[in-house]
Amino acid sequence: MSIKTAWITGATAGFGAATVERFVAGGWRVIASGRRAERLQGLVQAHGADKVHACAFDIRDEAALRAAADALPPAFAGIDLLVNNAGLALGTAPAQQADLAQWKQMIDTNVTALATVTHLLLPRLIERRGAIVNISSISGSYPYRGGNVYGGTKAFVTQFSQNLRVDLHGTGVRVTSIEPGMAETEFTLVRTGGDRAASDALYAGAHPITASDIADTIWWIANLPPHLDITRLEIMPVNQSAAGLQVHRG
Ligand code: NDP
Ligand code: 8X3
Repeated sequence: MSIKTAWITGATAGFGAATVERFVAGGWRVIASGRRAERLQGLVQAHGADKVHACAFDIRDEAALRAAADALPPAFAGIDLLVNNAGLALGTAPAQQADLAQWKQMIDTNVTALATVTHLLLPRLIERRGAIVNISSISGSYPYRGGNVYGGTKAFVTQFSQNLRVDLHGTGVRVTSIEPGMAETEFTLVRTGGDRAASDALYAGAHPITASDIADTIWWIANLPPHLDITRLEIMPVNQSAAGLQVHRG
């Protein structure tokens, strides 16, 4: 059986880093992308350049993305799986107090860059009858205070995934939207601008999802028989559930 190749965006931390480990352990080649070059180089050193190809660039930089795709070594140039994982939330303020620059960074990363990577790699994925796993979020389905643009970007990811499936009908390409709830990664450190105490407090006692839980889930999806497509998958910790609806009287 020929060795398969996955491109995993956001491979320097959290879900992406754990997914690199899972797929390399499973015998795949991995293209690992993210901004922090030293972490990517660490993956290459740990696993070897025949297993991991590092691409350090900002995913919002379309020219850098195209250059990285054009420069893939031949063994990595055919792509069987795209894991659109790179993304972030910035801020928890209500919309009326939010920072517009943070909103734009989330849209540029979670929406525009994800769509651009997908558009660029679709021909290769179709050629291989490959798969796309998009990392959405429960925030795309359930509103919460301060979720504003972040949740909006993830609603895009979920619906884009479903629309991609329709357009790819008959190509054999599988598309999945994974929608995790609370997971302990660097996510909250990034969201709070590096507030370790806030991050620790959020996860304390919650038994959140781990990065390797999501990596195992992506591995399971990618290795299902080719006639099956997990279209949407919502995952929460047992200790998290949705309760909403509020009434203001005044
Ligand atoms: P982490 O902060 O641990 O990892 C985020 C990854 O995204 C990093 O590798 C980071 O790499 C990369 N990234 C962010 N911005 C850019 C950029 N401009 N260019 C390239 N890479 C970028 O968070 P998670 O692992 O938790 O997040 C992964 C995905 O999962 C995100 O899309 C997030 O929205 C989603 N998610 C997270 C949940 C959670 O509770 N943790 C729940 C549901 C969904 P670098 O900084 O090196 O560029
Ligand atoms: C991350 C999960 O609930 O913090 O997407 O938005 S949540």
